[in-house]
Amino acid sequence: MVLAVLLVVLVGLTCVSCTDNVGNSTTLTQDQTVSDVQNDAGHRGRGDTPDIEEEEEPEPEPEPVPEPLPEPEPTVAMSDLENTYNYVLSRLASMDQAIHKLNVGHYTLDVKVIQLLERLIRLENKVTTVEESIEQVSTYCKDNRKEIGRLEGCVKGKKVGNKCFLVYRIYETYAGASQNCQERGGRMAMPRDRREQEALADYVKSAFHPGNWPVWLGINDLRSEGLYLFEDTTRVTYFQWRKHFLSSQPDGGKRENCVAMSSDDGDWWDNYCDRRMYYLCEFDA
Ligand SMILES: [Ca+2]
Repeated sequence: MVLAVLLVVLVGLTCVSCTDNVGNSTTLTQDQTVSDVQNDAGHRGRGDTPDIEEEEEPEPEPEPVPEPLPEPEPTVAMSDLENTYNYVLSRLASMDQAIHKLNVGHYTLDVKVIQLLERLIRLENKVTTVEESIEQVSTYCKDNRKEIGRLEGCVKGKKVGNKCFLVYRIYETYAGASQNCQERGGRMAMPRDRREQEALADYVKSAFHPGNWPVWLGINDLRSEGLYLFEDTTRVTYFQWRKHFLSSQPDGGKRENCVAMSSDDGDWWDNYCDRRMYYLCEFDA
């Protein structure tokens, strides 16, 4: 026991000595450093550059170049872009609606056009039916008019044999008179022999007495000068030309190619065909 106490005491003393040595050593080292610096400064003159350049400094590593941060877009530009985008969207939406309306309108128009075409087809059919009816009525009217003309000719006119003559107090050219006689169901008067000529002359004379009027007969030499034909193109075989020492007929040559009868004596005269005068029609009795 005593021995152990002694050992502990020895160790503690030893440790205290060590600590003192260490502190002395540290102090000495510090003192030496200061002394060295002072000595070194004593060797160098005032103002001498410290011999720092002689020490090789490590080359500085190149600092990494920081990547440039993206510059933030101006807030105002972003707002304008967004407004433009929204405006374009709204315009596209409006255009889409307009196109939809146009499609609807186009479809409605197509339907109406189809309905209109159907109505037009029905109307055309009705018009065709009406036209056919009108044509039938017109045919009936013509037939009736011819029948009325025939009856009128025989009632109001002069019956000679199997035909009736009727004078019309309407001024017409030769062609106009021929057309009117046909529309009335007859033809221009064609006295084919002496009997018909004398009967017709008496009738015309009585119709215009006491006046003297020329009236168209259905005789002309339009096809060939001097070749007188009736309206039905048959040749005239009996003539009643006026024969007088002052004026013998026919005397018009190629200028006067249509024949008229004088109401006072029944003689024939050639005349200009476009001259307007009264005319005679004949009908079947
Ligand atoms: Ca003639």
